[in-house]
Order: sequence, then structure tokens, then C-alpha cells
Amino acid sequence: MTASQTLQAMGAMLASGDIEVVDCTGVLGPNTPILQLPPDFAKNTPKVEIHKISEYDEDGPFFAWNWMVLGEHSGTHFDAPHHWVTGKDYEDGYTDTLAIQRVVAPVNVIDCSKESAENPDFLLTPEHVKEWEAKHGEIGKGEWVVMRTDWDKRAHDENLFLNTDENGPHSPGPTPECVEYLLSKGIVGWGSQCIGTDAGQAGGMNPPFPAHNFLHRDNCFGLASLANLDKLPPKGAILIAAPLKIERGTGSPIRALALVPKG
Ligand code: 23J
Ligand code: MN
Repeated sequence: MTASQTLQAMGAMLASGDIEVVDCTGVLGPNTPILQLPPDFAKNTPKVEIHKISEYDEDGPFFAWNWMVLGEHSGTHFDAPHHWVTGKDYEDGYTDTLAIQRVVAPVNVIDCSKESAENPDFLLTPEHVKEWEAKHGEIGKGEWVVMRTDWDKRAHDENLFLNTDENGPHSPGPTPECVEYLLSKGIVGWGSQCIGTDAGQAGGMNPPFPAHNFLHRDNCFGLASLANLDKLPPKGAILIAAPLKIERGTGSPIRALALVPKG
């Protein structure tokens, strides 16, 4: 099949619903959970604000529109390589310079929902990933890999989502070895349903925040606060995760869309 025939068939299947579009995005607004780093360690992103300009009133008789306070790393969002010091020198590592072809790719969905329900500090290891590959097929070059934890079911409540106690945040993520293994497969990026690409306790790992450190070192991308991964097959979907073209941006909220075969 030629690319032209494939796209034509795909258009027909989108129209008929044989290919479904699954929205892997959470609602972006004042209740969206935002990362809270220890204030003695770093400055933080403010909560999302939506302010009315007008709504068919004296400030705009025929139209409704808003303005926002919005951090780049808010809600369902994209981490560009320049976000981390290990990726600082990539000229194509910003939201406006990255190779956009890369962000549309097959997605591998690793189901860790059961393990994460039992242990909020669950860590995905290379051994887990290799077991998953033996069952579902190898992770390919240029593909997305996302960790299904069903953490989106907590997103209505910031405390539940961040899950912080006196020892810091508790949420699942990858080990440093796991990120290295995935990068050895040539992935385009790694996605999480939690507040960031790293585990809650990743500040204490070696190196700290290994998903950020290694992904961006290799000019790869991160996705955070993904939703509805329980509606995706382990393999066979295509994920579109495109950041806004923010000038010299280090990340951006996205509307993450998965194209999924019906049924
Ligand atoms: C800065 C420092 C640590 C983390 C993060 C940012 C994120 O999660 C992010 O949104 O990139 S863990
Ligand atoms: Mn981020």
C-alpha cells in the first residue's frame, strides 16, 4: 500500500469510526494539579488561572474570550529537551525548534495499574519491560512508551494526585535502568499519568530525576499527566503529542490524542 492509499483509507476509517480518537488529556483549569517542589529547593509553577475578558457584555458585545496564567509544565504536558540541564545544548530541543515529525508515533502502553494501586511507589524496571515485550512485541525505534497507572482517576483531587506525606510525593515511575533500557531501543519519548515523567521519590535517585536526566540528555521527549491510557491497547495505537510552538519553550500543555482501532 502506498502512503497515499494508506492515508486515504485512514481518512475513511476516521470518518466511519473504525479508527477512534481517544483523548489522553486531562482538563486544564484552576483545579489542575501542579507540581510542588520544596520551596527551599526551587521556585514553582503557579496554579492555572482563567480570567474573563468578555462574555457578550459591555467588555465585548458579540464575543466571549479569556486570558490565562499558564505555566509550560501544567496539566497534560510535553517536556522538551531544553527543560533539563542535560539537554540544554540541543538547538532542536525547544518547543519551537524540535522535529515535529517525531511527536506522531506508535505508542507502547505498559499496564502497571495493578502494581501502582498496591504500591504508589511502584518502580518499573528493565525486567518488567522485557517481560512486557516478550508478551506484546518489541518496542521499536521512534516509538512512544507510556506507563499506565490509572493515576488520572486521582486528578480531580490535587492531594490524591500528588500523594505527598512527610517523606515527599509518592507516585509510580521508572527506575534509572528502565529509562536507559528504553533509550537503548531508540524511543522518541516516555510518558506518565503522574505529575511528571519521574516517580514521586525520584529526587532521591541516582541521578536525581533519572527520566528527565536521561531522556533529555538524549534529545528525547517526556509526557506527563496523561489520561485515559486504560482505553488504549498495549500496542497498535498511534499517539499525537504536539506541544504549542512556544518561542524557546521548555515544554507545553498538549492535547494528547491516540488513534485506536475500534473494538
Ligand atoms: C522540574 C523539576 C522536577 C520535576 C519537574 C520539573 C517536572 O515534573 C516537569 O513538569 O517537568 S519532576
Ligand atoms: Mn514537565
